[in-house]
Amino acid sequence: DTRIGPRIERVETRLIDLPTIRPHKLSMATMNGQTLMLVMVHCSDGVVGIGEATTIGGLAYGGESPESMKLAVDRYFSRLMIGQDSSRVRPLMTRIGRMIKDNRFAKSAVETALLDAQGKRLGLSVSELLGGRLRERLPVAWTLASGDTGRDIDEAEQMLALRRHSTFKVKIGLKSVRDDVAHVASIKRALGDRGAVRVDVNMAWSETDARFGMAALADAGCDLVEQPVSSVAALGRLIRRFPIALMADESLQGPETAFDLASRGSADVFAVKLEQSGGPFNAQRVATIADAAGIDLYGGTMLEGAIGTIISAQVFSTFPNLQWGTELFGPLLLTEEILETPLDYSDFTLAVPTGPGLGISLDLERVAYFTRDGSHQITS
Ligand code: MUC
Ligand code: MG
Repeated sequence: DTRIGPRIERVETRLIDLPTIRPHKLSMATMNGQTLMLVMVHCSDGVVGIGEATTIGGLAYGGESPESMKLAVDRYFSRLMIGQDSSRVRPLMTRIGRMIKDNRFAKSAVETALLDAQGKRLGLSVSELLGGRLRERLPVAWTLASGDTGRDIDEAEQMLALRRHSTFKVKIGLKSVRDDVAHVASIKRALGDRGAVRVDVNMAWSETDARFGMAALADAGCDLVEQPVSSVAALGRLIRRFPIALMADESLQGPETAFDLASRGSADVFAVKLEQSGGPFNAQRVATIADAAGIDLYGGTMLEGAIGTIISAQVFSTFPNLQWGTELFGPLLLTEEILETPLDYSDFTLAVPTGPGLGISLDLERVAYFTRDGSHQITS
């Protein structure tokens, strides 16, 4: 290939530490803050593409941490990228995929930055670059995870009053199954038909816990349970035994696992996450597998900041089906704004930005302020 496009000159990374609005209690970790690993790809035509990856509770969710992702990009990704044509995203990601195994979250950040750069260059939003969006706004669920029933109900009431969220995902799995079911039932009773209630167990249950728990949650009016157990075989035995949808999250780690879950009939719904999938292209492949298998789709989050949230929104907007909406609320869990113009969350939805690339601009002074180990100057 003799075509010469804008070359990658420099790959910059940084860790941004931001506090959460309250402790976020999941079965495997309590988060008091979130760390964003930012990637900035500087190209020879002056375009800078931006990407982001996060994890949940350091290494509590998977094999990558913000620090390990930064190291992987600095030491291994960048040398495969520098000097390459930045406008040819699929060939470059294929090159990276051949030379770097696993590291799905870091790959997602890099692919995001390349798509942002190419979109900025062509004047197209990433969703248009990917072939066109089917929707301008995405429904957004909120997660109740304060650990306290009264506080969760107050928070849900506040979200309903603000018209920001009417679907609530309750994080459970830390307490006994009976206590958790009572907690969820109280929330559903308080909200009634005004709010949909779902749960995420984050794999904390045994299969016997799940048999009791899923029956009781269905009776309480909960409409979906996310990853109650870790085993795919157990998911396959639990599915369709109770009038409650079963969603795969942790088990879903890209196209191969999507195919495996689909062929074993182990999920009603896939929680597609860009980072878990290994990036935007792979998230689209996961959605295609779901559609082919008759599995419903949900747009998941790794509690990303604005960049990771918006690449997810751009990609989810291209899905033909998105039956269960999304949970792209990550930036709302953080106390600090890092964009020049905040995202538009209103009418229970998030607007998918229309500008070139991701369609968002970082507030570079604030990004510099929250960068770990300080003293960084952002010049572009
Ligand atoms: C997960 O397991 O789904 C998504 C929302 C939230 O509060 O935590 C995440 C991770
Ligand atoms: Mg989950």
